[in-house]
Amino acid sequence: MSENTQLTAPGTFDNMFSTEQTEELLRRAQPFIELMMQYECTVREVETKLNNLNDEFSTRYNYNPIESVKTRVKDPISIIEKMKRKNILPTIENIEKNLNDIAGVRVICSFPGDIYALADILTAQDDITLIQRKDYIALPKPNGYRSLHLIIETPIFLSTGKKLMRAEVQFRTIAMDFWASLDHKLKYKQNIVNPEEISADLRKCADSIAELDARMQEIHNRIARENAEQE
Ligand code: 0O2
Repeated sequence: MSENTQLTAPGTFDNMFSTEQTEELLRRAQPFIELMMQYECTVREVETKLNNLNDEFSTRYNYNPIESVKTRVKDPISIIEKMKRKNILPTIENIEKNLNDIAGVRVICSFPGDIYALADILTAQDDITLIQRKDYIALPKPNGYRSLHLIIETPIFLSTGKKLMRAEVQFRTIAMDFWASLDHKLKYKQNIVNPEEISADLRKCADSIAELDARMQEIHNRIARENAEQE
């Protein structure tokens, strides 16, 4: 690091904390660091399961139901903020018990039908327990948000043994994801001149997207039927 980019003057950190204080800080942070590592393992496990299914579909049916899989582990600040909102002390035990979405997996599918088929196949795996299912496609949120949310429990294997971990898996089509990205961006925009008008516009876009998804599904089904008849 060059002198210009160094955040603190040389030696400042050493002056701020004694070796004992630094060791104490790291000792206290260690359980949280380990928990975050376990959530990283969890998203990798679930991502692998989904990629395996996509590979199988590709080989067996020459068809990929998954466009992409995105994963993230909730960052520490968002975890603390969510615990604060829920009015719960952010201890390791409380975080594990009360937050189901620290490990997050988003599955972007081509068609709405793929969402339900994949969700059923995934939750039928014998090392997955379905904890909660929220179908915001059948029953969209008032703002127009659509996605299928599953909270699942699945094991990770550590040197100390098996540990059951929770993860949130969100299934959406490409079009639903496009809508949710814009909606998410607007949530963090300050000083919007006419928020009601924008919300109403977004609501209309959500309905157009649902109609488009249904038409694309119908075309896809027609092509599949014609292919099956020709075989
Ligand atoms: P991030 O950064 O995406 O993780 P709970 O988690 O159960 O306490 P809630 O609201 O009941 O809270 O959960 P729900 O409804 O299952 O939604 C949680 C996640 O879904 C959100 O996570 C978003 O990712 C997504 N989501 C839900 N509603 C909307 C919406 O209206 N617009 C968009 N763009 N996304 C939505 P986080 O933690 O809010 O954010």
